[in-house]
Amino acid sequence: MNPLPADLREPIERASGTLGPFGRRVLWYPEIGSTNDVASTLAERGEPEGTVIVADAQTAGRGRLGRTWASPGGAGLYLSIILRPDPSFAGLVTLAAGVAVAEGIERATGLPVVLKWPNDVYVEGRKLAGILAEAVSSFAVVLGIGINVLPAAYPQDVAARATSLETELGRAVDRGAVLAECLVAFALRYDDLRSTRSADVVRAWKARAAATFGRRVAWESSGVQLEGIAQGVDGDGALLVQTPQGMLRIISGEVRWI
Ligand code: BT5
Repeated sequence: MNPLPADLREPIERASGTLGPFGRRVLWYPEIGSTNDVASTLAERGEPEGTVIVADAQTAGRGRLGRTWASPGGAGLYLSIILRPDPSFAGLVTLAAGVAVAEGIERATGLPVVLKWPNDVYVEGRKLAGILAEAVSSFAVVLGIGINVLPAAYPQDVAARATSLETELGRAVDRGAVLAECLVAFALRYDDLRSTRSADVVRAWKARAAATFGRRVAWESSGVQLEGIAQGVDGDGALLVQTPQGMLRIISGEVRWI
């Protein structure tokens, strides 16, 4: 097994009292296809909730719907967390992770960030981080998180829309502190979900996504193009969109913010 580099190990060790199950086993890969794939395989083999897989580089980092996540070596945090959520709150894991990533980034660096349904972390119109929750089976969810830390040579289409912590802050950022604070924040938010405080998570998510409400979104449903104005999210994390046909709930899938 590869030892965790000191800049990640030390902040995680310091935070261990507040990490719940999430700092017990942290597996490190200098380079891997996708941390979500490693986590899925481990989850299928019975790995307990809380194990975290972190990579320095991914050669096949994934976004949603077959998209790629650019994961150049040493430029970002690429991690996956194995969860075994109760079905009653599994659908809120992505929102809880968004809140936690925003809180962790702010605590570690002071940079304010904005959330955009369902899984994006933005700073002034540029994407800083993304979240990919994948159900492995009825008993496990793999929560993938990618956070850009350093400016990197991203592919052209990504470069035009992406940003990094160091780009925004104009100074060096301690990636270990960001990782540890995000895990601490996630431990608290996941505990909210487990302890029937989902409403707190949704409220925190809405406060951070307020800038995106009132904006126009478009999506496709059964081959038909629909459009409306995003109004907020409901208690299950579904996006509420005002359309000429009335208020619609979007549970998953792709919306385009226009
Ligand atoms: C996401 O997908 O935003 C989810 C990203 C999750 C990445 C993590 S890294 C650890 C774990 N292991 C994995 O394999 N994945 C997870 P989506 O909403 O589909 O956004 C993908 C889109 O974001 C791409 O089509 C690009 O336009 C853009 N993109 C790709 N790489 C980016 C980057 N590094 N920074 C900002 N935008 C990026």
